[in-house]
Amino acid sequence: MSSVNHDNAKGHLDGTTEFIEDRVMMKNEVYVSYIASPYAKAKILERDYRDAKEIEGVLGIWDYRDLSGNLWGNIDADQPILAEAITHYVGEPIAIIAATTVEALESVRKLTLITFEELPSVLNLDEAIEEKDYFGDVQVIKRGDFESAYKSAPLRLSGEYENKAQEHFYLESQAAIAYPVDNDEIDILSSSQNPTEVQYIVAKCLGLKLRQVTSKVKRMGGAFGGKETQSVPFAVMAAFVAFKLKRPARIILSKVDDMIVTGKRHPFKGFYRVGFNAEGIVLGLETKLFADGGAYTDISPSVVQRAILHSDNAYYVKNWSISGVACRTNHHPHTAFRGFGAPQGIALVEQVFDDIAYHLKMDPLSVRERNLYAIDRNNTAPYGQKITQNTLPQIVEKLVNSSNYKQRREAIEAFNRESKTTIKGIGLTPVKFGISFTSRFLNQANALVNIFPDASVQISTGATEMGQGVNTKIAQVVAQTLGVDVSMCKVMITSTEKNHNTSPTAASSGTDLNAMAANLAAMKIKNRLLNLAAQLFLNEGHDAHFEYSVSEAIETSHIYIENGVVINRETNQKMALRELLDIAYKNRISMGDYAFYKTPNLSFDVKKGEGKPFAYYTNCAAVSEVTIDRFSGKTSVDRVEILMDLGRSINEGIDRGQIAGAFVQCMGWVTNENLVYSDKGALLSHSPTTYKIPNIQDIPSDFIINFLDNPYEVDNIRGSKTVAEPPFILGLSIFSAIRHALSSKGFKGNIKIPATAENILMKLESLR
Ligand code: LUZ
Ligand code: MOS
Repeated sequence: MSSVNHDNAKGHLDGTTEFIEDRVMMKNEVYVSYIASPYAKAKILERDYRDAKEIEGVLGIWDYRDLSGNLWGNIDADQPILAEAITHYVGEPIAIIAATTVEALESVRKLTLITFEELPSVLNLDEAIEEKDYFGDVQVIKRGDFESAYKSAPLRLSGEYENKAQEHFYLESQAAIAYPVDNDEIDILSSSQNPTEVQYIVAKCLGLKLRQVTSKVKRMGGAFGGKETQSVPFAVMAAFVAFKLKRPARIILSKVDDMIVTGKRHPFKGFYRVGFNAEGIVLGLETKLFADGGAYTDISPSVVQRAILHSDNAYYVKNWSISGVACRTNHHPHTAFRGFGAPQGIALVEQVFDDIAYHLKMDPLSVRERNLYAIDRNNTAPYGQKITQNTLPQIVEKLVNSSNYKQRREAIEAFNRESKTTIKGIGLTPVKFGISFTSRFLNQANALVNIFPDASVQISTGATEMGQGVNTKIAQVVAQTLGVDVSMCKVMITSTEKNHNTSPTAASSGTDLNAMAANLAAMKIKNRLLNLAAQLFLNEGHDAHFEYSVSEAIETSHIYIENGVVINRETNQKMALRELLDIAYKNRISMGDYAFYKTPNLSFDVKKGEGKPFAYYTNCAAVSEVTIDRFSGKTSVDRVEILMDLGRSINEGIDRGQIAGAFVQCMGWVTNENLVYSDKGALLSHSPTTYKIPNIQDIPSDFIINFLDNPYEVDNIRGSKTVAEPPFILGLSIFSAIRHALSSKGFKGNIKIPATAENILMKLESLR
C-alpha cells in the first residue's frame, strides 16, 4: 500500500496537535502533585500535614489511608499507589496534593511534612543476585544436554554480560486530567498505552464499579513502553482528586519528576558458558540472566520471559540451557521499554558470538553465518517453535553483498594499522523478533466501525496512538476494505466506552491486532452493503418503498466498491456509494458493526518452557561502521545499512520512520545514554542537561534502509509484518563495530553497555 502521511503529521510539525497539557483549563479545575520519598528505603515515622494546609490555594493532602484500594500491578499487585509504612525507592509517591495553583503545590513539596527513619537498601544488582531476592520463579528453557555438550566440546569459553538502564525520554511526561461526571462517575483522559488498566485501577482505588469509570486516550507524545503500566498511578491521583473535590483535576509531571519516579529499561547481568569447535559452530550454550526489577514487580517477570525467549536471537544451538529472573532492588520499578527484554537477551548472545570470533581470530560475521537458523534444517527454536518462512539467510546474504561488508572490513583493518588518531570498526547484527504478547490472553482486540450516509467512516479500537502511526495504518486498512479514500476514515479517540477489556498498545502488536479487528468489522458492513447493491442492480432501480433485506444468501462476488463507487463487474452497472448508503439507511440496514479478533494457534507452557508463543517473526539485519576518536573515546556512527523483512508493508513511510527511530534509540542505549545514581540511590542524571539522548548531529550521515522482497504469503493483516520493536535491536551492530575497533588495537575482553566515551577511553588507556 501507499505511504499515506501520518494523520497528525502537519499538527506535530506546526505545533497545533493537542496533548493533555494543551487542554484548556476548565473553570474550577485544580492542579495535582505528590510528595515523594527522599530515601531509597525508609520507615515513615510521622505524617503531619498541618503546615501544608496553611499555604494559600492548597485544597487538600491525602495518603494511602484515603484510598479505597492502594495496591496495583497486573502480574502481582504489590505496588502501592501511595507508600504505606515503608518507602522502597527514591521518588516514590507518599501523598497526593491538590491546589488551585502550581506554585502552591511547589511550596508544599518544599516543606518537611513527613519524618523518616532511613533503612538499609539494596541498590546494586550483584547484591540482589546474592540475596536471591527474586520476583517470581527462575524461568528456564532447555534443549538437549548442555553439560555434556560443553564438557565434550573442543573449545570452551565463559564470560559475563552487563547493561545499564535506559530512560524512555518520551517528550510528553506522564499526564492525566480527570473530570467528575454526575457525582458518581469519572471521565479520565491520560497519556497511557493502557486505558483499560487505567480504568481498572482507578475503579479499584476509588472503590467504584468499572462502569463508573471511562478512560480515554487521545494520543501520547511518545511512550516506548514507559506508559504501558506506569501511567496508572498518576491517572489515579487525578481521578482521586476529581472525585473527592468534584472538580476537574490535572497532573502533569515535570521532566525531572518523571525521570526520577518512573522505571526504565531493565539493567541486566548475564553469565554464560559456551562450548564450540574450531569452525565457530556452537555446540552447547548456557546463559543465565538477572534483571534489576527495581522495588516492585511491575511487568518484570514478563520482560525476563521475553529476554530468555530471545536468547537464541537468529541462531540455532542444539544444546541450550537458558534461565532468567528479575531481582528486587530499591530502584524505581523497571518496566517495559521497546524490545521488552529482547534487546538484553540478544545483546548477551551477540556478545558470545563476538567472544568466540575474537578467540578464534575469525570475522564475527562468519561465526554468525555458520550458526544462523537455516531454512530446511536447524530451524526450531529452543522452546520448540518451528521457524517457518525463514528469511534470515536471505537477509544476511543480501546485506553482506549490498553493503560490501567484506571489502570494507579489510579496508578498515588496513586503516587501523596506520591511523594514529582514530580507529574504525564494522559490525553486522541479524535479528529475529517474536511477534505476539507472550501472555496469550493479551493477544485480543475489538473494534467498532460506523459508516455514515456521506461515506465517511469512524473507527474505534483499543489501540493508542503514541506517534507510531497506528491510527493511520488502521484507517488505511478500513479505507481499502470499504473502497473509500483514506481521508474519509477517521480513527477516533481511544475510549473504554467504545472498546472494552483491551490490551495495552504494546509488543509491536497495535496494528496487527486492532487493524485486524477493524477490518473484520468493516467486512461485515461491506458484506451487507454489497448484498443490498446486488439486489438493487438486479432490480435495475431503487424502489424506496421496497423492504430490502440482507439475510438472503445472494451472490455478491461480482460487485466491488472502489473510490466511493459501487460497481457490478459483470453488467458494468454503477452507483455512488453515498447513494447506496442512503438506501441502506432508508431500508433499516445497519451501517455500523463491531468485531473481535484473537491471534490463532498460540500456546506456551511457562513451566515446561515449551510451545508456540509467537504468531510469526519479524526478521532484519544491519551493518554499522563506526569511528572512534582515540583521544576522547567518542564514537561516531558513520554508515548504517538496514535490511528489514516487513512482508508487504502497509505504510512504507511510517515504517521507515519507525526503523530509523528505533535504531537511533538503541544507538543511544549502547553509546551515550548513561544513568548515574548517588550511593543513596538518587538519580543524578535526571534531566536533558545530564542525560544525553542522540541528537540530530549524531544520526549517521549515511543511513540506508531497505525492505526485503519477502517471497512468502505472510499470514497477518494485509500480508504485513509489524515493525515497532525489532529494528531497535539492530543498534547492537554499533556495539559489535565498537568491539571490532577495540580488538584491532589488541583489546581483549568485553565492554559494558553503554560503551560511553569514558568507558572506551579507559579501555584504550589500558592498552598503552
Ligand atoms: N508487554 C507484555 C509487552 O505485557 N507482554 C509482552 O510480551 C510484551 N512484549 C513487548 C512489549 N510489551
Ligand atoms: Mo512496549 S515495550 O511494546 O510498550
